[in-house]
Amino acid sequence: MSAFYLTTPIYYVNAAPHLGHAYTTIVADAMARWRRLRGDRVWFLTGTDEHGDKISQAAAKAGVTPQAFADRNSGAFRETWRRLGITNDDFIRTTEARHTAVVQAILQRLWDAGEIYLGTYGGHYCFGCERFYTEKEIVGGNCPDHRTPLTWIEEENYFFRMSKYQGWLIEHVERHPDMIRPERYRNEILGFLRDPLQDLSISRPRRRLEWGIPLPFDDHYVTYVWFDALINYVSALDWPDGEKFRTFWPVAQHLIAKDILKPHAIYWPCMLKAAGLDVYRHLNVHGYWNVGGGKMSKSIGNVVEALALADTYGNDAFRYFVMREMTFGLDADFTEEALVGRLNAELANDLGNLVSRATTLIVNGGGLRRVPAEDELGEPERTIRSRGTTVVPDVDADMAEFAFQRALGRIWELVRLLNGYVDLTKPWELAKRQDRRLDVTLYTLGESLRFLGVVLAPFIPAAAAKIRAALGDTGQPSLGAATWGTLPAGTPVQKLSGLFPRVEDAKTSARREAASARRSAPAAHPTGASAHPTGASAHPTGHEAEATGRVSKDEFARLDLRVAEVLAAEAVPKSRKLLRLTVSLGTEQRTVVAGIAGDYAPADLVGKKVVIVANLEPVTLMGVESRGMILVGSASEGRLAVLTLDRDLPPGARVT
Ligand code: ME8
Repeated sequence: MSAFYLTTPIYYVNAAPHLGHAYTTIVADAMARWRRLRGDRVWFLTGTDEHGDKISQAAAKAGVTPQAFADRNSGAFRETWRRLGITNDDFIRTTEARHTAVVQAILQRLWDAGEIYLGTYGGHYCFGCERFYTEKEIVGGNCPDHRTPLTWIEEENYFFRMSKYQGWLIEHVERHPDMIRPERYRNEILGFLRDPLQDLSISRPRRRLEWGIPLPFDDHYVTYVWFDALINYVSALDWPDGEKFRTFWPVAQHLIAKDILKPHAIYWPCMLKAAGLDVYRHLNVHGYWNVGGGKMSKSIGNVVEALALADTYGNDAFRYFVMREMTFGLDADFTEEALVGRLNAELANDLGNLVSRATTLIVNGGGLRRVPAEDELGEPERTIRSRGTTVVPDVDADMAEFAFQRALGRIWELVRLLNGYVDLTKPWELAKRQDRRLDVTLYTLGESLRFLGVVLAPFIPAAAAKIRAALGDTGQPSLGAATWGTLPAGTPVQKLSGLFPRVEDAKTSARREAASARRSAPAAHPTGASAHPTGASAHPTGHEAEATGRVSKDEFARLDLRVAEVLAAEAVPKSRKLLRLTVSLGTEQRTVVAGIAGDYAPADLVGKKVVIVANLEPVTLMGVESRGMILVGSASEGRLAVLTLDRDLPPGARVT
């Protein structure tokens, strides 16, 4: 069992948790879950950074003590992570005694070793960043980050002899090509190290700042917040003699965004070296989320509140989107439209459709009756088996590089392959012909779902658990279970539809609401095999329906209305309106064409019980013969709504 230690930055408590914090914490969580799935011993740390000017100023503004302010906002981070389902093993706060004791012990050690001296420093200081800037870094007299004027400050302070580690650090980075990754950030640091490294001011006079950890060797000063904060990564492991420190520090990996590259890639390794600790293994650096094409920042007012989005779209969909959309290491743009687009196309359509089709087919086809013999497997089954088997090591390799987007892309190739397999093998037809190949197909689908329920667990944990539960597995997922062909025959399977309901995009729904407000009450009427096979309008308007006049009870009784279960659905090629549905009436299966593609994706329908007119003359629409039509409600210009049952009835049940 190998050990795995992963940290996020400890976030400043002067701002509420937002999309950027959520991204880092979510990818760390997915990584921790992946490692647990492999059977590794995992320690996943996050926390809050609570000292320094920034917090002290924000607390003063809020009219509370820094401690009360930190308590409240640190709680907001913890609560956010709880609601997002984050599985951190520890949460460290820099105001905790376990942390301050370690910071002071390390400072004392460095002081005793002559690594720290008292000196005078004058420099351009940014209160926002809490650091001095060199002439080279200043942009037009302003802070390169905040774009606000810098203040010239001259004062006596304690300095850490960082400059003396420059040669050592360059050599260390060069000798460990994967220490800082992706490579662009390694190159950035090596570029920076071409200029002489300055010593680091590690104290702040107490007359200017009270809110910090006092220097153990001079009570007139508190510790510079970055020197304090970085030490959280070892104080949380009970340095120097904790068991956790011995187990996890040798395999430490940090995860940050590019904004805090320098403290992590330069100050921290030098601090570790000077204090006699090993350097961490990897610094994994991701890019920045931009919103509306610009930098996301509180002052610009475009901070996206993480929880609100996860609440709206669900934790799994939110996690999936951020991991799939951002190429780790590069910047990405966040838009709600892109989130909804991926949710509808990749989660509802690709994955939701597959799960609902496969579980419905398995249940209706008599379950997983037997494990197919090797010689029964055809080319498609072999392809699926080989992709299913290689997906685990491939995703593992992607995850080792923090390439979340690649890992998900790979899993989705398998999902699409499986949807194609259902289209190709048409299990509902095999069932109709009582073809022995049905068992092979259903087993292949069941086994594939089981694999997906495991490999998806780190990324979309709730949906993956539902997939596993549909196959009777409610235990902890494990990669050990991902051995192809070990799903026992007779495993109970339950239908699972609506795993990810489609979301309408906000603009469309606003338009629809406006349209429906202009109209009268909707009228239910049959559609599909309509008089408008070109797809111009597949259903009469409410006005036309009214004009059809009265029918007698006998006339109505001539209609044979039945409950039908949708087994499969697909678009009719070249038609914008028509969907071809394969439905079960219990004793028989039929093809029904319905003009509802404008309002329903095929995935939305599979597994649904609908009502059809079963005794209608067959008609051919766009080359597909339709035997029946499904009942749909609509208003004159609004959305169509397929009639479903409010209590379960078997397919074929009469509707009167
Ligand atoms: O820097 N895109 O805390 P912080 C992506 N306390 N990630 C983002 C982001 C964005 N637009 N904005 C923030 C600090 N982040 C220090 C860290 S560690 C010893 C001390 C994420 O609250 C990203 O992980 O400003 C970034 O590195 C971190 O939040 C900065 O959080």
